[in-house]
Amino acid sequence: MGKNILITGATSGFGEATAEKFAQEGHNVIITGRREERLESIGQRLRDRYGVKVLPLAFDVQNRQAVFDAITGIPEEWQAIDILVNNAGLALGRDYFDEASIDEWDTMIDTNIKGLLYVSKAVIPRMIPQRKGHIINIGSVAGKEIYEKGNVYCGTKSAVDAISKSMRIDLLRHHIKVTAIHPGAAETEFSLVRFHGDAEKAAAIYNGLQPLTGKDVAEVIYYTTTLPEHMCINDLVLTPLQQADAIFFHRE
Ligand code: NDP
Ligand code: 8X3
Repeated sequence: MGKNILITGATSGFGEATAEKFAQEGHNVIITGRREERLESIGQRLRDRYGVKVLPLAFDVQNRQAVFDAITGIPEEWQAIDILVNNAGLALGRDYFDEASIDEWDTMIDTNIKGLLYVSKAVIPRMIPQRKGHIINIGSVAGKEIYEKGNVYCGTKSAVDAISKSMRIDLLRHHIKVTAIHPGAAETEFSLVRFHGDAEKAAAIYNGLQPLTGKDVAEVIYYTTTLPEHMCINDLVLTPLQQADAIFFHRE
């Protein structure tokens, strides 16, 4: 029988590809994001292609009340959530600390850190009674090394790294697995968002590089959920071959 998987940030990039992968494998998916129309059309596509149940839920992870309302309002048939993929997130700007926008810092902190906390707090009570569950947090190489002009984005992903470790320790007694996945450069809508819709600047990030795709990351996310019950991948860094860490690239 298919499991129930809740994926945040499923309107594009890693989240959309992850929803597709789980649906393809016969699992039911709860897909979330702010763009309602996209959620509806992705939902319809997954139902038509794979015959699984799909529940689109539109909310902003920054809005604590909206997160709890959406998750507590999930219909009875979905009560058990087996896997949560905390993926929603963004970078805004790439500027020196002294020149960066405080509003953009707030948005990154509210989305990447607080959003992940709210969604986790709302979902975990649905895992505890089952005595099992799996939470996958999407961090970044930007949380493993700090690069110039990465300041608060790097800070939020370092927080995801630390919070994942803390969740793993505190949820041990409930048999809930916590996996943190830290991707490197991947071509999604990420850079377009970061550079405020400037397609040229966004494309330049991938110059001379074969970046990861959403599908590449989705395959790895899915893999971490296929291990036997007694095994857990705790922490995983995934980069393109041409990227050693957050800083060193070999562009050709
Ligand atoms: P995309 O921009 O393609 O996708 C981001 C997703 O997050 C969208 O579905 C978006 O949905 C959702 N999202 C953003 N803000 C909110 C919000 N306030 N409330 C709800 N949903 C939100 O980027 P990626 O797929 O690349 O990014 C996914 C995650 O991976 C992010 O956490 C990112 O930091 C991380 N990451 C990305 C890397 C990359 O190079 N691409 C590398 C390492 C990590 P909507 O706009 O509809 O709300
Ligand atoms: C996204 C990867 O290197 O652009 O988290 O910060 S990077």
